[in-house]
Amino acid sequence: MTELSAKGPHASPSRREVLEGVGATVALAVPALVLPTGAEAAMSAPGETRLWYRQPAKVWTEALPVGNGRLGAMVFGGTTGERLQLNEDTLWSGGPYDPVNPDARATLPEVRRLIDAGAFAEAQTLANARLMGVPKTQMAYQPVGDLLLELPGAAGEASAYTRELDLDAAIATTSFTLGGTRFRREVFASPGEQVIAVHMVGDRPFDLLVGLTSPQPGAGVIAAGGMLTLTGRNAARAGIAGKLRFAARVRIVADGGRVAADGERLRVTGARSVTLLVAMGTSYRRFDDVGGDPDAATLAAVEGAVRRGFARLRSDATAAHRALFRRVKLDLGRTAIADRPTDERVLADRAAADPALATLYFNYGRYLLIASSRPGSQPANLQGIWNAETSPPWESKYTVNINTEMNYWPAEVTALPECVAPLVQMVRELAITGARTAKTMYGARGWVCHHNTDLWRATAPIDGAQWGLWPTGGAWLCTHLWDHYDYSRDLEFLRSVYPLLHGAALFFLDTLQTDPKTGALVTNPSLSPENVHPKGASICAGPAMDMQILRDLFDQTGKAATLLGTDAAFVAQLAAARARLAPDKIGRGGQLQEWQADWDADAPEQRHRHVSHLYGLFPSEQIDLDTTPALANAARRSLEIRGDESTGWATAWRANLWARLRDGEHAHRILAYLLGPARTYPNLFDAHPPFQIDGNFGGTRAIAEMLMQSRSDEILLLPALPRAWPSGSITGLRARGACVVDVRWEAGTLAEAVLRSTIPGRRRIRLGDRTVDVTLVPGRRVRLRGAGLTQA
Ligand code: FUC
Repeated sequence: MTELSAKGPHASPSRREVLEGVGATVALAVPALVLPTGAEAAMSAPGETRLWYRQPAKVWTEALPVGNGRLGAMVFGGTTGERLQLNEDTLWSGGPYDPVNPDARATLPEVRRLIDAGAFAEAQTLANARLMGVPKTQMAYQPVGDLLLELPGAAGEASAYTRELDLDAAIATTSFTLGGTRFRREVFASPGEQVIAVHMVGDRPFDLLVGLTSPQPGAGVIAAGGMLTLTGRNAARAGIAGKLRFAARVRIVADGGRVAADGERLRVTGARSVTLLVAMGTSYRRFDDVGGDPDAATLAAVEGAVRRGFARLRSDATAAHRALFRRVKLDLGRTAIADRPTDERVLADRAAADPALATLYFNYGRYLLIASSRPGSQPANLQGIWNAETSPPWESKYTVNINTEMNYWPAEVTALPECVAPLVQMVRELAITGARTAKTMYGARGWVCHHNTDLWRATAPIDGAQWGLWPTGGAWLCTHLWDHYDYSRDLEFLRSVYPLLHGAALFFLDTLQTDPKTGALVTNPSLSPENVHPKGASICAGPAMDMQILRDLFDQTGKAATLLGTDAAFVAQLAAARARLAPDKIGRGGQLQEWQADWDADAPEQRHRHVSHLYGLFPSEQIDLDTTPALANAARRSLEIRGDESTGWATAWRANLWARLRDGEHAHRILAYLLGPARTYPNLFDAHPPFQIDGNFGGTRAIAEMLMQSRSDEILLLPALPRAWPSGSITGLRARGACVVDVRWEAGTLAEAVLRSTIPGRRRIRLGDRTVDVTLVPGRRVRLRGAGLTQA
């Protein structure tokens, strides 16, 4: 900063210096002419790493998200007025609660008997009356409120307007000219100092009114001492009292102006630039502890941020983001349309002619995961971390019968394993609350989580039996623990999560039932999420998905125990139970059966969004073109019947499944639909509809899955490359076994692949029908060239 000032106000600093210069917390003489015009701003990052627009956001799904895992803001990019919609990831309704129905355990045998007798509708009615959680619904993720900025006295139309989100710098920028003054406003989330930072600079002194509002009950704002302080309580929901206190603070640092209270707002007069530091917090400490002090925590955060200074906050935040974001670089080629504003590219609905839109979507998915899930934060919920509504769709919580898992599908393979930490922590907590549910509801050891959970780690079945009576959510989450190990092969991590795997498996050893017709072991009661079978109910015994998830859970738990040299007798029990699980079956239509009986063709919703029974093909590796070709073909038949176009996440799942079937054209066709206006909002958020972030993450994984897949120690290069991406490259993808994979292709075939690993080992590399075995040695690269996979 001093360097820039030393050059004097008339020097012509580089663009980089200007960006850093505007961040100084001392008064700076920034020459008017060097502030970028709209057109120049539009050149700041290419169409693959930048969302940009020619007009402010009118609605929430046009606003741009920033986040540091815990704090989030949606930036509208207004001119005379600006809105930042604010979130903090522990502000939810309610307080600690245990929803297990006291009648459940006594009712369970009768529900099981009715299912075995084929009286599914009666079983479901009884389950609804006496098995389901109390209350029937879980708690909801909440908005903190809005930061509102106003340029008093500014009138007329803004000109030379642009707003953008630079995915590489993790900064949202709005630039415009209003009343003869050129303004530039930057917003980002600091992971280090735990604030949202807003910096506004004008090329002439300006006034600014700053307000803070909240829809939460009893929220009040005080404006004093250069700071706005908002405090309040969270709301009750479904009879569960609100037990959280929360606070938000906005600290103002004005360069060359005055700051004074103006009612509930702060008025800045005659400033050259204004920095706003926004801290938010609640009294949440853990699912069973609400004794935190948000007043002290938010005060410490804004003061820490002031001490750090805007320029350092900004460069720290970008550096912390880049340390993760820059690990992977994708190039799918570009066409002229990539220079158009982002909303126009989505509306054009021409993903096939805009390969760079898939690159942007992929980069955005990685950006969103970094912004919504970092060590110490809550896991990314249905909306990541961004939610403006007090009654959001599906409570904006954790739906673990697909959506939460999908959020983490890109994490390992696109080199963001740190972002999985909050999910691992959530599983640690579910193992505590879920042990209570296992015991009181089922009389079982271990732990269980049904189809949803929330901030309070509720694990009982909820909503209605037709959706909620599904005991396999915790088991599915456990596969993410195994994957986190398998991508890194870090035995210490495995040791730390082994008790969770053990407890999840133990629950099923205690609760699996013998199917009277076949003698196989099955879950009962359960359902195939959330599909109704032709016997007038969802609930049933042993849906295919459960059997597949349990094969993975038992295998992974057994492998973990063996690797850790522990629990030999338990491993034997798991192997014996696994051998008795009902197998996958192929039905009369050639499809993979969703249920134990061949009901698929008669099910009322042939194109149901969930494709639960295809879990075995993706994300699992149980069903595979090479090792189980008959089941893989049956899975393909099921996919054809289900159709390509569905809700956002369900569309993304289908793209991954077709990539696993190595059909690049089909996967790309589905991806094109996902990236079009039916399933993507102007801000590139996924549309279920409404907004749900899982589709972003599922789509990101699908793109990776088309370019590289790995299973055990085998790596498939370009397994589903579509014609729309004839030449391109990706660097930094991760394969199982701590292997980093770079791939470059030309004219639809491999040009070169480079592999490296931090652990030694043999890997089988596959390109089409060709395979070669290579030996990886830490510190050495293995290069494979051309369609022949020639080792260089
Ligand atoms: C599951 C899905 C819905 C929705 C909800 C959040 O219930 O079946 O489509 O995504 O989760």
